[in-house]
Amino acid sequence: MIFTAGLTALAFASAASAQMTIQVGAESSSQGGIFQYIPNSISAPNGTVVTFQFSGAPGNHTVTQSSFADPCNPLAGGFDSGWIFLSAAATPVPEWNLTITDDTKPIWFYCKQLAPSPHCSAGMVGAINAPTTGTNTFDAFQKAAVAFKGNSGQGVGALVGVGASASADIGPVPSGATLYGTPSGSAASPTATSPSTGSGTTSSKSGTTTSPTTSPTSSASSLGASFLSAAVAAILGISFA
Ligand SMILES: *[C@@H]1O[C@H](CO)[C@@H](O)[C@H](O)[C@H]1NC(C)=O
Ligand SMILES: *[C@@H]1O[C@H](CO)[C@@H](O)[C@H](O)[C@H]1NC(C)=O
Ligand SMILES: *[C@@H]1O[C@H](CO)[C@@H](O)[C@H](O)[C@H]1NC(C)=O
Ligand SMILES: [Cu+2]
Repeated sequence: MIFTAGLTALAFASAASAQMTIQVGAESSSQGGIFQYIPNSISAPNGTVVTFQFSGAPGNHTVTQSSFADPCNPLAGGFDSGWIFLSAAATPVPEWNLTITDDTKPIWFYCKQLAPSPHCSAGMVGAINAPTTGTNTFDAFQKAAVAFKGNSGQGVGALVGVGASASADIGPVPSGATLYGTPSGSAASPTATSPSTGSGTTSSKSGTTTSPTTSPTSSASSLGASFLSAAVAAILGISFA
């Protein structure tokens, strides 16, 4: 009896602390290119911590909750990591931990970056607990994303989403990385919330450790064109203000 209870508790504890990893973005030389999550579809029970590792560099991506019906627009009440820009592979790798709170329904997400062209329509979408059969499979979701015309939605979600939630922004933010539009508002305050369409006015927080008062302007210039050739910047849609 006690033995059984102990085993049950142990099984529950190990299930609750399960951890899975999804890479956000990739190198241009990677199979499948820059605009992808790896893996892009996983199965994760309640309590699983899905660690999104922003290791695709250079890059500027998000993890933003959407829906099967509307793959490239934010879900009302959905989660959102905000953007993190990496000029080059960063150490330590910035991460965002999303805990699964309801494994009974699929969780769909996309990257809302628009530059140089919408990443969502390039197929940068992912799913957690998607059905493997029937009409609402991950493949069907990704096909709908690729067929989506126009700019994907730029609305800023929250840390807590539908069926999954995070408790902290992407972190750490090492030198060479910059956060934009993080949902908790711990980055520079999200006042004047015009849904940014990449005009470069988004508030930001950079990983520069030498200057705690870094303004968006100085961080933009510190990430200046010397870091990246114009050609690479154009490929990735990196805008230098
Ligand atoms: C996971 O959590 C949801 C929401 O509380 C609940 O409805 C569901 O039954 C849970 N799943 C399992 C396998 O217990
Ligand atoms: C994410 O979770 C891992 C494993 O529990 C932990 O080591 C890491 O510090 C967390 N990262 C963030 C940004 O919360
Ligand atoms: C990253 O993307 C955000 C949102 O589009 C944009 O405001 C920011 O300027 C970009 N950062 C860089 C360095 O391109
Ligand atoms: Cu992206």
